[in-house]
Amino acid sequence: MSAKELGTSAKNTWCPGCGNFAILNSVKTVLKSIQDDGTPIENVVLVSGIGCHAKIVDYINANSFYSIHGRATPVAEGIKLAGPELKVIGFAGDGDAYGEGIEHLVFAAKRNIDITMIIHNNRVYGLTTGQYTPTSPMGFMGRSTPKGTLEYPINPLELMLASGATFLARGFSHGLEQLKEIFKAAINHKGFSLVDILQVCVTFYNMYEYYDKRVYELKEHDPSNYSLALNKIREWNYHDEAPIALGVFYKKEKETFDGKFISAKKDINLDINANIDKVLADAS
Ligand SMILES: Cc1ncc(C[n+]2csc(CCOP(=O)(O)OP(=O)(O)O)c2C)c(N)n1
Ligand code: SF4
Ligand SMILES: [Mg+2]
Repeated sequence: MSAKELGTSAKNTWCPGCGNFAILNSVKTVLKSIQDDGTPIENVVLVSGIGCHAKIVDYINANSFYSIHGRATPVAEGIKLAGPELKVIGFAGDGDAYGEGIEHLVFAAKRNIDITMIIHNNRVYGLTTGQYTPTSPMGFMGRSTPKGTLEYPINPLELMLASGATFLARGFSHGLEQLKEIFKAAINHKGFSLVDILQVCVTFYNMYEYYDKRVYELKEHDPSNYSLALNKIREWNYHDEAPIALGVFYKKEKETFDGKFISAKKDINLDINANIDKVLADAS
């Protein structure tokens, strides 16, 4: 299926200029390239949460599951366990993934399940018209905090690294080529991968100028080194005026939960069969 055929007839309702368009276009290109590499589109499942970002699954002609706010991660995990051959890609917002669904992300990272989570981090609740999220900076003035928030943001990549994620990267909705590279690497990674995207919401929190001045591409960084990754991830805390690195911070090969789950399931089935044989033999 070509990138064009991966589109749908659903009317796109994102605001003109929204950073979600860059994510959509990059994902479609990467899905095309993954098919060229031998994965049929039938083996790809997209999962979304609830928010502006979530509409992405309406605009891609592939198997998808529109889940509920905060629950894209466990739904993606369930699909992976039921169909280990599938490539499962979850899309979630910052409110969605880093607020209501944060515990799911922590445990998915901890168990290193082989799914990819793409976080459209616009640092605001877009769909519900502009409330603050866990990554909004201190003092953010939104619909629910007209005088400014009184708390500092979390650094989601630091939390994910500490939780056990084995692939961590940051992209920006002004960097199409880099987004494609990062997405492909994340989807091909065997283990829990998370891409935090600075996805600009032009309507409720337009950060293009701010980011354009500060972002730079990670070069000569060794992503296999945990301490270096941690230092780079801590360089910008989603609040201060530091430079903002884009690229792959961390990548590690490690046994996956789904791999262990399949082996455990086989053993259990064997035990059950052995027990049934014994019961039948005893009864005869
Ligand atoms: C369980 C549940 N809680 C809250 C909501 C209300 N709600 C819908 S979208 C949304 C915020 C979306 O923000 P975010 O996840 O950052 O996505 P964005 O719209 O910015 O892409 C909220 C709070 C809901 N639909 N379901
Ligand atoms: S409200 Fe913001 S995130 Fe939602 S479609 Fe518009 S620009 Fe995009
Ligand atoms: Mg958001």
